[in-house]
Amino acid sequence: MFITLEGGEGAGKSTNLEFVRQWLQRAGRDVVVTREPGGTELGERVRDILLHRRELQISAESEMLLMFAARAEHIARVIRPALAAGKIVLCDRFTDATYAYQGGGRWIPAERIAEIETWVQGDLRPDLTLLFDLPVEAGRQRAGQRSEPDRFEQENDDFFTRVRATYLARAKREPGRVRVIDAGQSREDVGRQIAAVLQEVVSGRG
Ligand code: Z5A
Repeated sequence: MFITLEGGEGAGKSTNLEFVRQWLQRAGRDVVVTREPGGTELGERVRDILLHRRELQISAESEMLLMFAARAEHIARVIRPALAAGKIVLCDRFTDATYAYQGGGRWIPAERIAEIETWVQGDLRPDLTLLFDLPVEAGRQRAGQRSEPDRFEQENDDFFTRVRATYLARAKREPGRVRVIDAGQSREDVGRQIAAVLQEVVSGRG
């Protein structure tokens, strides 16, 4: 199974990644935890460029293509081999983030993203996506407790409002795959929501 975690900034993906990993391991599953952009040496270097090299000018198109370049490597070296070995791949962000950030946020047409998605991924799509949903303001407050903002965190609220709307639209179109978690609840309640989805989807598959 291929499981991804998505959401706007500060929504709690990193916090809950560990919860999901532990839940799956307790259920006896072999889990590979990874992230995007990243997951390979090339991917981590691309991540550094995209998130931290604020002195570089990067167009929306270049940003999207770099995301997919990192993804191609990640799929070939990490994701497909792990899935082929019968492991569960748990990935912090994947292509839904490209639709949300480069599509919704930076206005790249979804059809263009879909063309490259098909080229790079073939038929690989997540089996389950946990979408951590939180109002933009609340996410900013949570994320704001951290140090220096990265290239994305510098964007304004309109950008993040479009990102959130794109994620929610994708969840509406694919309700079986994309499960919305109300990330505004307490950590315990968020954990309960996640456990209920995992119980249904993962245990349901045997
Ligand atoms: N990106 C892209 O544009 N296109 C793509 O295709 C891909 C990615 C794959 C990667 O950043 C950036 O790349 C991302 C999109 C872009 N940019 N943004 N923004 P990332 O995913 O590594 O980092 P992030 O999105 O900035 O994640 P984050 O801000 O670290 O958020 P998070 O992981 O969802 O949140 P957290 O760190 O778990 O929690 C934030 C704080 O809230 C923390 O202090 C927690 O202790 C606290 N927290 C968590 N849950 C709760 C609850 N329930 N109550 C109260 N407080 C809580």
